[in-house]
Amino acid sequence: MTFAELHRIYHQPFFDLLKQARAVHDEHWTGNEVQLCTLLSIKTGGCSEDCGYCAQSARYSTGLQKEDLMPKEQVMERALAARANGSTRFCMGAAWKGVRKGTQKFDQVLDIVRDVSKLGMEVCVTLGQLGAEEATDLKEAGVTAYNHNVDTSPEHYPNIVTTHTFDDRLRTIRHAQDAGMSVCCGGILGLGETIEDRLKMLEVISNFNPQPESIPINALMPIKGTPMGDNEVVDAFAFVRMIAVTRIAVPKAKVRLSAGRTNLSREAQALAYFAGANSIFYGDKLLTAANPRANEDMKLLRDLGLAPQAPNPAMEAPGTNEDRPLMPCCNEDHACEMEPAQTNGCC
Ligand code: SAM
Ligand code: DTB
Ligand code: SF4
Repeated sequence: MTFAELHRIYHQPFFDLLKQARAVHDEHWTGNEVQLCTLLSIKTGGCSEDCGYCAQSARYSTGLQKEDLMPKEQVMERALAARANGSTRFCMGAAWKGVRKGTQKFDQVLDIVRDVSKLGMEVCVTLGQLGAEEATDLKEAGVTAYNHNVDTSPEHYPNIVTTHTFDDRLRTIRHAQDAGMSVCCGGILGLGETIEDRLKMLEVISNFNPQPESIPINALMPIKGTPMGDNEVVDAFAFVRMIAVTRIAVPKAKVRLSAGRTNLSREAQALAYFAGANSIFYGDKLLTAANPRANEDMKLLRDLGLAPQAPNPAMEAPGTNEDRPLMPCCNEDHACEMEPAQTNGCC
């Protein structure tokens, strides 16, 4: 879509925009389903890059404890727990500028991916910059989607990051696509950008070929010690408008409510679901920052009549045939409205 089209769509009266987004959503998605994704930071902090919003940059004193690459056994424990809780996607993030073939750390990541990919969930990684060879290796190891956000408009990007460029981000995305991985690409609202910057970002993303498989929309979680630590929290209506325009611009992508949901009311999240959001990061922690509690998310989905996306058995890698719950446990002490067969037996 062009910037002019996005601009016209965005600036409609709020309810007209929501109606249009809902119509697009209903045309492309059935089942009132929301995908649950679990995030895990497999290498935390100490990053060489200077992204002005990030708790993990070594340039800022954010109080974050740096951690080495997590051993595979620990990652597997977390991946199994994620699957048992109903996640159909497991996303592993590393605070690196990028990865290079032939290094020990990259070999270790490939080894982790090979095992996680046997669990029947979508496997997403976000490791920073990739070349063509690294992308091919990740695809062969079993990665289904590579997350690499453009984060903001090309014009605003240099105000946020100086250690790599917007074009560097696009090159990595191209490599991931050429290797046959799906691309998960979105951005952050609240970096001091204008509405026009947000729409220019979406113009870039919606013109990817192929379009991204999923689009995470993050609202800045201001981190003390970073240059953006005192930024204002994003306005809920502006957030929902952005979800709606994203749904309209990329109808087939999963639109993922990502960082910043702890600052959004239940009602604002409900509007975001109505506007076309159909995926969330699920679990009490994002990479380093807080996320709504799992039982609160489950309650909200239930209150809205939404269901967690059922695991897709076709995703099962050959040879694995383990029983797993169809639906997550709601972890709540109450009369559950789910059918027993839809839970893992907790209710
Ligand atoms: N190092 C990799 C990279 O830069 O692509 C992967 C990790 S990075 C933490 C992944 C994404 O998380 C960023 O592109 C950004 O969109 C989001 N993010 C990071 N810190 C955030 C914050 N404080 N608030 C909201 N979103 C944030
Ligand atoms: C994305 O767009 N958001 C996720 C995921 N991709 C890797 C990360 C959010 C990070 C929020 C800040 C933190 O936890 O440090
Ligand atoms: Fe490093 Fe990614 Fe954080 Fe930038 S966003 S500082 S590249 S971990």
